[in-house]
Amino acid sequence: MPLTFPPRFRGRSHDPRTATVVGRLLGPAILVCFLTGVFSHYLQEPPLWLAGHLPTRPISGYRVTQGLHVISGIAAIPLLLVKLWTVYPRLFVRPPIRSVLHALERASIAILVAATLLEVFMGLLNTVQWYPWPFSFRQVHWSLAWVVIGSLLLHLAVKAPVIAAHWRRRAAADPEAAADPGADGAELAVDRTDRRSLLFGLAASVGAVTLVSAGQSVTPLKDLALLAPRDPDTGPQGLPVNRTFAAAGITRDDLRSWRLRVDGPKPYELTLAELRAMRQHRVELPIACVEGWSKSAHWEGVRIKDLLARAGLPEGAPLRIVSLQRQGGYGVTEMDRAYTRDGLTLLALRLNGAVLAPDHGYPARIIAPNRPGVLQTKWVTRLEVLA
Ligand SMILES: Nc1nc2c(c(=O)[nH]1)N[C@H]1C(S)=C(S)[C@@H](COP(=O)(O)O)O[C@H]1N2
Ligand SMILES: [Mo]
Repeated sequence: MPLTFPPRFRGRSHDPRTATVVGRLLGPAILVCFLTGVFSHYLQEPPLWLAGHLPTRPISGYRVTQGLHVISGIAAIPLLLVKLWTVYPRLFVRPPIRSVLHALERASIAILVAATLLEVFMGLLNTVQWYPWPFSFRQVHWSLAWVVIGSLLLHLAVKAPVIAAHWRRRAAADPEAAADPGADGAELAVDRTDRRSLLFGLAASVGAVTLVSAGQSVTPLKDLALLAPRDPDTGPQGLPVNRTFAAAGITRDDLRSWRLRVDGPKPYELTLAELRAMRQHRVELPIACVEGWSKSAHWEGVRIKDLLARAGLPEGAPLRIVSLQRQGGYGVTEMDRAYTRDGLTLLALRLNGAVLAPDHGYPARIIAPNRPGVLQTKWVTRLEVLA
């Protein structure tokens, strides 16, 4: 093809039908990613109307939703790139702007594309714990999600007629062929192949990226998880570690002089030996990291509700959990009353049959059902009641 400007595109991989076919895969991926992301955000930062009502069942709910969040987000990347490939000739339409409405439509698409690209790549970098930006990942990821969903809905509304025309696999009389000047039979056959190979390549790459990353949360696939940043089996006591005690700025002296302090009408302090002398409970609960890896484990320790009762607190008091950590985020977290009154929520002292390793939060850490990994606070030293 001779080089012309603006370029001319005749392949069917650039036609509205292809864009629709790719879009109806990309749309659900974005929707799943969005809904699971909203769930994750609300578990981490409950709005007032949810206080006291955060779901603690199913115990592995967050493992599933956050696994889906990362899987759908990763699958969206090849879908998005192919979608952009199918529609990029639209960049060269002449005249570039036909009316105010047309200008607004194009602006909304520019926002949709920019926000979605930024959103999925930010998410991808987060799964490998790389934060090459000065702002809060979660705030920006959360705000951008609404920009993506808002501009996507607008885009779907604007494109509704095109989507409707191309939704069914076989339109009775292929309207695009009729509308395509100069499309003779032979060219059509060639063009059909180019769309087919595009979609085949797309399916293969979505399948491949999903297979090699899903294993970090879907245990039966773990041997395939070549691209997953975490191997759920690697780490002390068979569990990965995100922040080590050294990275949290904790010293051996801190651990040696450790006490647990619980505030309340009858505040008290306990040594590790005293804590071990209290009634111990065993639970099997996963650590489900926001970055997508998850792993179930056996935990043993004292129920949070027992610790609160001993301080004269009513069942289900919301807590601030303070750790020994000196640097970095998540040294102090909050716990909704739905978790503090739950019999499965422990201040764990043991993991998989042994005393907690220092990197897993020795001497004591939080483990609670259906709770994001970031909030399963390690090296806990103090429980304070929230006003
Ligand atoms: N004090 C403290 N607790 C913490 C963290 C932290 O940085 N500081 N990281 C959290 C995160 S992000 C996860 S996924 C889990 C991981 O627990 P593990 O290292 O025992 O597997 O611990 C959580 N507890
Ligand atoms: Mo995490």
